Amino acid sequence: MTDASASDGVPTGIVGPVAGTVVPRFAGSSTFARLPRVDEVSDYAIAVLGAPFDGGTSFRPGARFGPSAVRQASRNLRPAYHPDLDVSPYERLQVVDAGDVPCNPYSIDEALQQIDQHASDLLSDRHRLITVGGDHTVALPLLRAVNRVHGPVALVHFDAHLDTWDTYFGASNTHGTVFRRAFEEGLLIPDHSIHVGTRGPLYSRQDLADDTDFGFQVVRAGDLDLLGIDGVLDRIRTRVGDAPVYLSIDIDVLDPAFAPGTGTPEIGGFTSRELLHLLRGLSGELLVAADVVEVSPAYDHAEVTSLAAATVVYDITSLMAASGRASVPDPAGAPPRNP
Ligand SMILES: [Mn+2]
Repeated sequence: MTDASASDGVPTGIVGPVAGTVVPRFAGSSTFARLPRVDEVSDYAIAVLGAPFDGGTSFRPGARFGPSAVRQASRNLRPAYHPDLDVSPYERLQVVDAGDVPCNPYSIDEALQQIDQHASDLLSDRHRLITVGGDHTVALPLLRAVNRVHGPVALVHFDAHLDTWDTYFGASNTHGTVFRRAFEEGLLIPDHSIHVGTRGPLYSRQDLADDTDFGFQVVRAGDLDLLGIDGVLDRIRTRVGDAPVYLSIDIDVLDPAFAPGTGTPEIGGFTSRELLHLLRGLSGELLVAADVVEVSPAYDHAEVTSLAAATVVYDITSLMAASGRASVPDPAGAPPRNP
């Protein structure tokens, strides 16, 4: 389906999800939210990309099946209108599904290069990217690609874990070490990044000291009970300031009751409602790219985890579309395709 026409590279007609009157949403196109594929439109503002790589996991594997499970669960969405953000994201911005990165499952280094290259091909100062993992290792090449366009960014990181450890069994690129590597490579603006939702025991007290030395602030999961949603959002906004934001969401930030299908579950996490409240409170931040990672469908039940991840991806596209600080062209005058 190709009906977007181009003028100077700017879309004049936005192609939305395949209309439900043609095929019911449990069937038909298997793209995210049944959006057009990247090759079916002349230009786009946001690309949803799959990174089916789980060679960096330290406990349960299986996140390589995350992108396909999240796309399948996204059929359940009614994406036309987001009442909480008062936006019709797929009418306001051209959003596409860019397929999956062909990741080498036998080489972490090659897979990271492939993700970096693929993300670089899709990203620019007016093309944003939301990547569905895959394990959290994929965030490192994504941050490298984002840096080439935007320079260092503020990281807003929702996760049960810090992911700032050094090595596992001698491996420096794993799903638990990505943000130490990002700090070492200068990919983050000093003292503007924050972990939200961490919990559970650590290897050592030193883990927290190292994390602080790397310039991160921490809002632990239990802090939500003391600070409330608004208090946590104040912490995040104060930390980020006016910086461009890379949003990284490990689905294990949710309690295993809400996200059992993940690689390293920890009890005492957020409810899915709390996560959605926190995300929607980021409206107005300049989100230049995002990832949603660590959905491992083999450990899921009744698509609970993949539906949570699909909804989070939808909410991120809605945040980007609703933001008054968009750095991409705003074709708001384009006629709605699926009213
Ligand atoms: Mn993680």
